[in-house]
Amino acid sequence: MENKLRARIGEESYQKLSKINNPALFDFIGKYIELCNPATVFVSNDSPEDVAYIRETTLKAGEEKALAISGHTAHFDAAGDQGRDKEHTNILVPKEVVLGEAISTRDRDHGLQEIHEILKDMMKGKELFISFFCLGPTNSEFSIPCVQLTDSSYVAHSERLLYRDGYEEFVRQGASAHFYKFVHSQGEVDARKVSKHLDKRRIYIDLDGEIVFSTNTQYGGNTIGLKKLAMRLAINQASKEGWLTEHMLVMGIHGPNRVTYFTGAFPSLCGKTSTAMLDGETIVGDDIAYLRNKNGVARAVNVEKGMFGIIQGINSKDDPLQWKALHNPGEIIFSNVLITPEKSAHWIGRDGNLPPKGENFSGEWTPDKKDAKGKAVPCSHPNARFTISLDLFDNLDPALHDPSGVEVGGIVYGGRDSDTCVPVEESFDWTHGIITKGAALESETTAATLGQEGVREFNPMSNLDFLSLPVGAYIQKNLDFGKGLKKAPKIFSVNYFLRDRETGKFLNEKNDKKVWYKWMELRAHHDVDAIKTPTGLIPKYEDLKPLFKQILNMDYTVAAYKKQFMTRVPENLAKIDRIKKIYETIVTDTPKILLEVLEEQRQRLLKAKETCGDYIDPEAYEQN
Ligand code: OXD
Ligand code: MN
Repeated sequence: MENKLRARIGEESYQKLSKINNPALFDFIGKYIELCNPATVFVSNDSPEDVAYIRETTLKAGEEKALAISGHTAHFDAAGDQGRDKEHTNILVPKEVVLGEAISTRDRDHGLQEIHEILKDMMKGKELFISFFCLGPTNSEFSIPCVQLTDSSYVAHSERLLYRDGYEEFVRQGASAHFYKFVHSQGEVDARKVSKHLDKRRIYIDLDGEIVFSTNTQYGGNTIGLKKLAMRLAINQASKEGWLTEHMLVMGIHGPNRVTYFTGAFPSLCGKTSTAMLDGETIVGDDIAYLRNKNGVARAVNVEKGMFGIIQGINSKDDPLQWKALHNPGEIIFSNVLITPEKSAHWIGRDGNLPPKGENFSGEWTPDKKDAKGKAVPCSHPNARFTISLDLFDNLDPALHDPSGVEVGGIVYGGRDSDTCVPVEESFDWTHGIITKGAALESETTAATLGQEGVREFNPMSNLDFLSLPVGAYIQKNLDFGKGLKKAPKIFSVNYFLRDRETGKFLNEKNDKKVWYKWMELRAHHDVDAIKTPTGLIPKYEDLKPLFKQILNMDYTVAAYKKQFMTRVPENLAKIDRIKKIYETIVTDTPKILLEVLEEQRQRLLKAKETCGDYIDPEAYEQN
């Protein structure tokens, strides 16, 4: 096997591989080289020359185009390949395993057979890139080494910006390494270098083999193995080992002479990155966190070291940190933005005038361009992205690479909810928080996934798309995690999308969230009181008013407070009905406690309604 591999990949690449003493790795690489049949193989050992080779190849191969600012490049995905393909992303499970209706699965034998047929000779005439990475900080209890095989230099390049180097981790761990494996092929590409056969787009996650396959797609959410694909493997592993893999940001909130770390779960395109990038605070991560119980304390790491961020709406006023990094020299891949004639990137919601022409995901573009259905083609795709290493940001938290992670002081859940939840609220305790804030999370769909936007969907912990165990079992794991802690972090909900009942206008400005996080930080240390409502603990007006003044220089009015923090009883009751129905029908392994806690909340709401009516002013609770 080894000699065959040596002949196949060439001496230089073989020398790099041979420093790793891991027969399982050799078997895996040998098998997929044989099957995919690339013309050449490039193994990266993370050296500056290897990293530069991949970067240069993206330009030569036409997968990326150089922009005017040094280090900036742009990449396009095919029309129809600009979001996560939920329909063709399946967990492969043996016949006897049932994950439930909410999780998209496929029979393992059939899935493996199909994907191996698709992969056969798929890299013929192409170069295969083999790279090593580490999920989580290296040399840590959190580390998971990974190997990625891909014929896309764009995917290899993106991962280089997003993940920590892993070659040395493989060398260090040798035969004992427990590692994840990824095989990706973009398949045949057209003249614009985008995947041609989207009908054969498949993303299959083999939990037993700890391999993820991805074919005929380029969009990062479908191809960057270490992102949402590895997440399914890690959720499965974590559930067996008693830790958590969550769709969460990690950030330091700077309180009075202290920093308190928060994690926060939000569905895609619901403000997770803009929260992690709040001006005045520090970022550890914006997307995926591992949480472990270390001596009774919840500690979290960012699985990544970069950001695959949504660019729509980023402007100099609301997002000064991103704005600065996106306009400075440094390695950034823009995807599905508009390339202007001056070779700069433009996107929906950016400052400045709309350029008169350029190139975007639809080809040559002018502002009057219409699609086949007569709909205006926007300058950039709503899910256009930028890929960047976090060290290009001024607000990077020094704990990013700490092998023991950060202590979690608070956990936040938030969705796109126009009519039910107040802007910020603390749960009564861990169980109440996991159930009513996490497990009951609903959100309106966005452009981050293919399909209709704006439909209210159930999304427990914002993690439904990535679950690889039954929903009820996953919720139970979350409940258990808190029980094992000496001091469980407080759990909060936020809602950035609440609208006025009469006018339909948003009740909050984009930056109001700065205040909510400062308030939560104070609550984490019991520095301010709160008002008890049927759904949780809300801020007092007199605590928010000075925070609005200090942080945003705004005069926060009683009228605004009352509108934002009013309990909407009918909407809350309707939400409980919807959620209960899901946990009684679609989810079949619901923990008993979940329905009990929802019922208690329903009773509290009904009782409050008797005395205070349908729409309850926060003052009513203070008087009681
Ligand atoms: C992401 C997503 O890209 O969740 O982070 O879609
Ligand atoms: Mn995400």
